[in-house]
Amino acid sequence: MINLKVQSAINEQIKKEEYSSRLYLAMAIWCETSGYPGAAKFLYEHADEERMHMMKLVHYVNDRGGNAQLMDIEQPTSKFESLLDVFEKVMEHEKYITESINNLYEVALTEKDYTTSNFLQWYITEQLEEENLFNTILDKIKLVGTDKAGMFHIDKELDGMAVAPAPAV
Ligand code: OFO
Repeated sequence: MINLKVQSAINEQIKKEEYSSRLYLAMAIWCETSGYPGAAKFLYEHADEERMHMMKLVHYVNDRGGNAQLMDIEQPTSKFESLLDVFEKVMEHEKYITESINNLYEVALTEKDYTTSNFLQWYITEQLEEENLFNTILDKIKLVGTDKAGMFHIDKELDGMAVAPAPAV
């Protein structure tokens, strides 16, 4: 049976991953309706990936004999200034998620739940990869500034970077 403090901390993380998915969905919609089809494809798939992050936690809690719980999630913003604004907000959000995963890991360690801390290693690595990926994208967007041809090229690149997420295990 999973430790109740750990379960409640994971349930909070489930909420955050669900919010991430919804936030990236809102961003994808903005991109699709603002002339960035490649960025939209990338963010739609990233929204699916966040759902996979959520589902992995849901299955983990239930498989450990616990009870995954859904919570109310707030409405993400749907207004963005530019593609740069979108990806700055993605980066800001991912940093918040990294901190949250680190805090969750700390709870598991404090409660001596080594199975959960082991399970969370996947999320720690994932956050590192995501922060690196978004940093690279942000650098490219900053480099082209307001150059329309450069933006067109970045959008094409984002189209090629979109990868369908692996199914949740
Ligand atoms: Fe973007 O990694 Fe989950 O939230």
